[in-house]
Parts: sequence; C-alpha cells; structure tokens
Amino acid sequence: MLHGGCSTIPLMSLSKDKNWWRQAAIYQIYPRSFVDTDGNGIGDLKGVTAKVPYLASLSIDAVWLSPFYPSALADGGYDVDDYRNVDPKLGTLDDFDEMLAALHEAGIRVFVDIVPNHSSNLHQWFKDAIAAAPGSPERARYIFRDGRGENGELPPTDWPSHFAPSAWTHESVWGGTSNQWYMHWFAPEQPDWNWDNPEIEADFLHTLKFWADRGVDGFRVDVAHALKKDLSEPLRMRDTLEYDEPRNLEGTGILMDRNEVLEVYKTWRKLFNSYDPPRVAVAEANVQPSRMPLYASEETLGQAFDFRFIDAHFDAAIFKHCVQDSLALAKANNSSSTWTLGNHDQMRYATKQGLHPVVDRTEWLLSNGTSHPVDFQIGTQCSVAANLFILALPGCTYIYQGDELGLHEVADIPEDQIQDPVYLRNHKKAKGRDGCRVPLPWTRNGKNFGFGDGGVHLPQPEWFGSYSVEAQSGNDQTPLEIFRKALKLRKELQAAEELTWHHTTRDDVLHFSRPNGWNCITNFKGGKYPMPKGEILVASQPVVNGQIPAGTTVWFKA
Ligand code: TEU
Repeated sequence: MLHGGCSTIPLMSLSKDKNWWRQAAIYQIYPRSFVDTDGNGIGDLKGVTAKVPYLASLSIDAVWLSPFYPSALADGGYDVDDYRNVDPKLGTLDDFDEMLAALHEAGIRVFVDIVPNHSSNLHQWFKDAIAAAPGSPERARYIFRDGRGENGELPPTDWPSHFAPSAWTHESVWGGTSNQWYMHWFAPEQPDWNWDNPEIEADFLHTLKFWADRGVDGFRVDVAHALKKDLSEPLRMRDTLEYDEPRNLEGTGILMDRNEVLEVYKTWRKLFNSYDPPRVAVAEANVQPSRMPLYASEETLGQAFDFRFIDAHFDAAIFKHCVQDSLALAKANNSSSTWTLGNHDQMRYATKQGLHPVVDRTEWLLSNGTSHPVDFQIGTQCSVAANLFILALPGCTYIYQGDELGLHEVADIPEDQIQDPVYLRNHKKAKGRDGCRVPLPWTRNGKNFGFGDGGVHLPQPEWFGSYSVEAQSGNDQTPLEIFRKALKLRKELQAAEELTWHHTTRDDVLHFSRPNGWNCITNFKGGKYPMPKGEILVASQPVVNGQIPAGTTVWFKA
C-alpha cells in the first residue's frame, strides 16, 4: 500500500541494473525545508512520503536526502549525534522505512548523506572522550592534543577551520578538565574523527551496512576528501603546509585529499558490491579536477560531484570547456559525469544568474540583497536554460529542491534568524547558506505557503507564493512544467553516453546531439538565433517565428 495519497502512482519495480545511476536524474531533498507534517516548523520524513506523487511527477530516478539524523542542528544536521537513527524532530526509523517503501514503489531510489569526517559534540563517543583522560581509547577516536604555550593555553597549531577562526577548541568549552584541545574542520560542534583509529572505520562500515540493509540505494559522502590527516608528530604549522591553493596534487598534503583516504573507500566499495544491485556512492570531494577520478573510480566511490558549473558564468565557451573536461575525466576511469548547478551550500542558481556578474555575492548577501538589483525574470530564465542544457548531457544530473521552480535566494533573512555557522561562527563575515534553505512554497497563499501548519524555521518572503508548485502547475510555460516535460522526455530519449558538438554560426550558441537524434541547442546571450530544422521537444522559452531568444535552451529531434 502506498501512503500519503499516493494511490494514483503506478507501482514500479526497481530494476537490478547495476548501471542505473550512470545517467540518473537525482533530486536533492533538504528534509528540514521540504514539508512539515507535524507542525513543529521543521520538515520531516512523513512530509517526504506525502510528496511522493509530486516527486513521481518529476520523473526523477532517485532522491538524495540531506541528513535527517539526530542533531542539535549546529550545522543544519551535518553535526550528527547518532548515525543510525532519525532525529525525533523529523520522525522515526519507522517513518524512514515507510518513506523508503513509498519512494521505491513509485520507482524512485534513495541516497542518504553520510558525514564521516566529523560527528557532533553530542555524539556519545565525543561525550565519552571529553569525560575520559588524555591518552585513553575514548580520546583516541577524535583528535585531541595538548596546547602550546607555557600552560597549554594556545591551540596546538595555527590551522584554521571552515566555520571558525581556529580548527582547535579547548575541551573546557564542553566541560573537559584535562586542558587539551580537539580538532574540527568545521564548527566547534563538529569534532573531527580520528580515521587512523580502526574503530572509526569499523563503526562507519556498521553505519553503511545499517542503511544499505534497510534498502537504501546510495550514499552521498560529505567532505569525502578530508577524513585522513597527517597526524605525525610534531604537527606542522600552517605556514609549512600546502593548506590551500595550490593544493598538493600528489595526495601527500597534510590535511586533505591524502591518498590514504582512497583506501577507506576501497573498503566501502567491497561492502557496496556485496549488495544486488551494488550500492552506489557519490563523493563530495572538493579537490583539484585531476584528482577527482581517484574518488570516482570503480574501486572507490564510483562518482564524484563536478562542481564547476556551480560558479561558471552562463557563457558558451566556459560551459563547453566544463563539459569536455568533465566528460574526459569521467571516461578516464569509467565513471559518469555528475552535473550540478545548486545544492544546500550554494546561493540559488537563479539569483546568481539574475545578478550582474561583477557583483560580489558575499557582499550582496551581507547587504540583505539591497546593494544591487536582481533581475528575477532573467535569473529564472537562465536557470531553466542552464538546467535543460545539463539535463541533455551524458551522465548524471543532480537537482536541488526548488530549482525546478526557478526559485530565488532569500537574501533578507533578519540577522537574529540566521542559523548558519558560516555567519554565526565566522565573525559575521559572510551571511551563509540559509537563503537557499528556506522552506519550499507549495501553495500560492495560505499558511507558510503549504509547507506546514506550524511555523517555519526560516522566514519565507511574500514573493514565494508566485514561485509555488500550485502557482506553476498546469501552465506549460512555467519552470516546473518545463522541468516535468524535460525530465520525462529525458527518460525516453536517454541513450549511450555520447555527445557530438555541432557547428553554430555564433560563439555564444552551443549545439550538441546525443544518439538517436536528440539535439540540444542553447543561445546563451546576444540576439535571437535561427532555430535549426527539426521537431521541437521542449524549450526553456518559446521559439517565436523560428528564432531562439537569448538565454534559452531548446531540445529538438533532428
Ligand atoms: O560541505 C563541505 C564544504 O566544504 C562546503 O561546501 C562548505 O559548506 C561551504 O564551503 C561553506 O561555505 C559539506 C556540506 O555540504 C555542508 O552543508 C556542511 O556544512 C559541511 O560539509 C560540513 O559537514
């Protein structure tokens, strides 16, 4: 039986094809901001189940759920208290099983997010570590060190963290009394695991098995490049390490992208391959492109996000270069490309496109979106065009919830409602990522635009209703209906992972085709461009009098 009014969806059986992921369309759900069924202001797993018909209407192959594990939400759930449970604010394990069954019955597979670099400070093992003595097995699960200075009052090294000035926090912050410091790449509430300790490797294998045995199809691996550090003594200071750019391309850097981390993933791969079909994985590995294939190989995780489009200008030459390079890297190790324009860490793509390219986005957000105007219409138009472009490419596409609506960043979240540690922990130098995590608008009007009956954990602006699912459904010129049409067609048209570029008469127009006559043409900017001969399948904006407007992608059958 399907739940949440799903009875209109045909029952599908998931194929055992072990290559199902190679050209999949995967939709990222940020559960806290999807649908709230219990009125606590936070989206929940029952909310995902209730929206299975919507997800099915998108013809996606899989969803990836950002963390839903117990968490105090110091970093939006990427601070995990217990890897093998569901946060009571979001539901129960039974809710998870029910959701998984409903998605599977609708033919949609499920990825969960694994956060192996760090736990939260509320994880039982971190609490045990704080309570234990230096040198104890409890402390050996994390990275504890004595401080520098006469009384150990200075952090052990000068390593910076992503979300805080220092990568070290004194244990006294959590009540520890041994005068040690612990390391955290991200917020102080996210202590890094010590991956040199076999107990950690064993515990993560346990977690992966726990979810894979429940039927989870794949894993998105958070900061996959950061697990292994060179912790040999004495720890070196920042000025002696290749901390930032240029990154060490040999895999011998000190704090990230070390070759040993690949050994961890080889072990994971053996576990994944023991399932039928094998479980799949995608690395969030922020490494130099030439190192990506190492994470995406058949012996390791299989896929790695290629984030180059995320910040690429909407420009033909740049797009073409990204495509060629990414396809070549994927081919090098029999992986498939992973195209993506947005996620829960990024300013909404439509807003990036609606802002003038010279605008400094960090400053713009700090001004609450007042320093420069955003062209909402052009931004959304270009976003849909860019999405149709990447959806036609060979490989796998990841779509962030709300991008199918052409949704924009909420730039004016008041300071006292900001949750992101990027802002709160970093001297308020950047506003952070909350603006793309605002609860989705489902209805044009009504309480919280259909998100739920309680509150909303981040404020929705008035204009949200006009971008809602309700406002867009049924009108074939809206982003949502264009996405629906394109994603459905994509399933039908999908063929071998090949692409042929075709000549165009202008540099700002790209035309490529896939096997069986599936053509994609994008007019990036400038004037109108004559539509080539063929049957138009879907267009991000209408083709009028045989002319493709600027900022438009058209799929056609030649
Ligand atoms: O992000 C990893 C990461 O390094 C960046 O994407 C980071 O969030 C961004 O640069 C901050 O400005 C992953 C998750 O996607 C992110 O949400 C988490 O905060 C982070 O790991 C820690 O788990």
